[in-house]
Amino acid sequence: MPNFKWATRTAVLAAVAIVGAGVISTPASAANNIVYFGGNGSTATCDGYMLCVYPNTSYKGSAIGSRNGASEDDMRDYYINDSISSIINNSGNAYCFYSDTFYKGLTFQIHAGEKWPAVNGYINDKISSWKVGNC
Ligand SMILES: [Ca+2]
Repeated sequence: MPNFKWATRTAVLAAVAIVGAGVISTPASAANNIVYFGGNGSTATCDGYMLCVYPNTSYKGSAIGSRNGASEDDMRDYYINDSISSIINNSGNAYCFYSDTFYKGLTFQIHAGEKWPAVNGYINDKISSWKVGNC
C-alpha cells in the first residue's frame, strides 16, 4: 500500500513542521508584537503602533513598530540596535530608553504621546533596550 505509506510520511512531516513552528514562536512571543516597516519621513508611518523607532532622523529608514508597546530588554535581537535616531510614542505611557541592554547605561526619557525627530546626541545610535515608565 504505497499510497498509505506516503500519506503517513506526509502526516509525520506536517506534525514535525507544526512542532518546529511552536518552538520558534515561543521565545519570540514578545517579538511577535514587533513589525518592520519603512520610515518615509511621515509620522503617519507609526499609525497603528504604540511605539516606533527609526534608524535615521525625521522618522526615516528601516524602522520597527511595537503593537503593544511592551518593554524590550535586548535590542540586539533586531538590526536596529545601536542605530535609533528618531522615536514616536503614540502610547499613553512614558518610556525610558537605555544605551545598554537590560535597562542599563545612559538613559533617555520620553513622555506619553511625544515625537522625537532627533533624539539627543548623547543617546543617538546607542539605544539597546527600553522600558515602559519613567527613568
Ligand atoms: Ca541612526
